[in-house]
Amino acid sequence: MNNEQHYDASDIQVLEGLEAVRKRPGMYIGTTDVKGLHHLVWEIVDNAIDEALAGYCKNIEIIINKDNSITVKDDGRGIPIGVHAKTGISTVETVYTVLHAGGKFGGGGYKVSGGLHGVGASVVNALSKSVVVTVYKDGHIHEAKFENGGKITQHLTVIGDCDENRTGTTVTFKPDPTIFDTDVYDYETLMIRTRELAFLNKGLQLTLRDDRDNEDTTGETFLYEGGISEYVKFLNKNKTPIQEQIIHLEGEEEGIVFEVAMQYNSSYVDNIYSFVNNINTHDGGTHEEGVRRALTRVINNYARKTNLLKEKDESLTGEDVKEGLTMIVSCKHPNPQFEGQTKGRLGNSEVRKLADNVFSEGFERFLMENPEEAKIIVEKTMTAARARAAAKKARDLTRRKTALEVSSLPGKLADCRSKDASECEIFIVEGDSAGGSAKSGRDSNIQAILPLRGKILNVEKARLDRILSNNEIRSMITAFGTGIGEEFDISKLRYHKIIIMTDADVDGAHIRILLLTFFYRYFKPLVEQGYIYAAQPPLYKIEYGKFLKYLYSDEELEENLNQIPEAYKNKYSLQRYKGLGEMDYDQLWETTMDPENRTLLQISIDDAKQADQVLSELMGEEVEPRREFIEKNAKFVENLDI
Ligand code: 0RA
Repeated sequence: MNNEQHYDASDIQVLEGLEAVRKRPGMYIGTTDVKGLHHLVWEIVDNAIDEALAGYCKNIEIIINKDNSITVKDDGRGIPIGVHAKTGISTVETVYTVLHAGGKFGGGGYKVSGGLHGVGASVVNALSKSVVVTVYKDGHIHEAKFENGGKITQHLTVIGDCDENRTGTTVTFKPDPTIFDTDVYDYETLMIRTRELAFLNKGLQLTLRDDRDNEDTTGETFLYEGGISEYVKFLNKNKTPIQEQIIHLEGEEEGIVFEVAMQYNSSYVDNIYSFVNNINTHDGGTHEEGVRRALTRVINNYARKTNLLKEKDESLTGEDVKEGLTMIVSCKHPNPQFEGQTKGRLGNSEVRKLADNVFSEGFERFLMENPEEAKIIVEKTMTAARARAAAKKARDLTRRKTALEVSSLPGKLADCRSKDASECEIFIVEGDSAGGSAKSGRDSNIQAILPLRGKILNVEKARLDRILSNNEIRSMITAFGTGIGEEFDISKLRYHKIIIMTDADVDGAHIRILLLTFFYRYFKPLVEQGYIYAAQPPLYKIEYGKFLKYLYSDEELEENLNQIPEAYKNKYSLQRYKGLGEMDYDQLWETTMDPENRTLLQISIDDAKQADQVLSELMGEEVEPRREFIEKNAKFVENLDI
């Protein structure tokens, strides 16, 4: 094979394409923060998953290497090594250098993974310092290499022999540090998604291994023969299921595969997650609508027919039938249409009918064949209906109060003077002493302070009526101004930045998780539209001579300790802040609240969802593992807004 470098017209076009990706990476992978960094992994893994969905790949291994490069190995057929008809270069090189070539090169078997960005391997190459692709095929090991944003340094070459039966593709890439804000991969983030992919693709084995600290580990392996049923079982692990079985239904029509698994538990919250081509559709869409519609209809019909629901009784609503429901909806579609602002909604109308048919037929049969479980389910939904009526009463009561008393804002709220919500901020502060500092330090024109005193209720453990009787939660609701539940009205929001300000310790992280879960469950639009933030108080203050600096991470601390001039070694002061309360009001202002200086973390819906899942995983755990888990999962670090 020719290993020489010579460029022709098509090479130049290719480089221009990759250059465009480097100029505007956001257009291709969303962001260049830690999220974008992780996105690269999924682009490569998606290709391997496609090969698995085509029926040729059983194992995928993801390795975080010592230098924070990533290796993805699969045992599929191997990327074709022949010359590509359109480009005249090898298919391997085509896939890695031509934008959007990914989906077209194969022929046969549709590509179902990817989607939201689904931009392909060439984008990863464009944003990498180096990429090595190895293909095992026909008894040979073929290799191609790229550097500095996709420039070929070694054309596809046979570098050795392998067992004739061995096939597969191995890709190692190192993200370009000049493009990304950070080059450090987070194991937990990769693990959660790897596990999710294993649940969503039954029978496919995924392994994740971290070689950074220790190269001798075998990693974690995820393989679920039961697929989404096992996902439901996992989500209900720390809950009390009220039915023995997990209902798993599946159907296919014209290449569209639809699948749903569900089980009720005794809690008051629902965990309904839907996916299209392995991508979480946050805002639902036709697949979810079809199931929800069918669920409500089938339960009502069954309850009437069996006389559990009497003639005089009102019908059960969609809200009632989802209480305590854990459900995974997964659709594999050759041509999905994603809609909405964040493209988190499936739009294909034909899926609604397929979902409705598959679910109603299967679920109806289940209820008929399992009358005991059916009765338990119907009774649970009827209790939910009664609680809903009680909650409405409680809500009416708070509403009347607001209408009557003009100054019904909570007493402990130190409000801001401005009435222009777009410039107003509210800090939700942990504890009275920090609340005091925050009140003294703030810009009272645009910054309001709401100190939280008592415990924040775990909203997973209570229905809306009880939640509304919690003082801390009531204060927040009235301060926000939007109302809650059916009467939620985002146009009444009084602050366009809701900022959680908690201590940088485990208790602070716990409170943050509780708050995020509350927002995720009851103020989802506030999260989705980017109104929720977390403040970033400093962890340390270092001082010597005229030098003074606040430090926000342990990495920053290490860096700054290394930079202390000889003359000051021994003679510097280092203060560690355990809580916000340890800071003077002017320090708090300067480091954490001043819009000119501070760093805020904007909370994404994924962060909130993760908080919710963490909390639910922790239910029923002992205190010590709970603390550890919270500590590990406390960093919901997202888009930086400085
Ligand atoms: C198209 C056709 C063939 C294999 C693949 C794509 C393929 C692509 C990737 C990307 C990562 N891993 C992959 N594994 C397979 C079949 C080629 C043949 O039969 O010769």
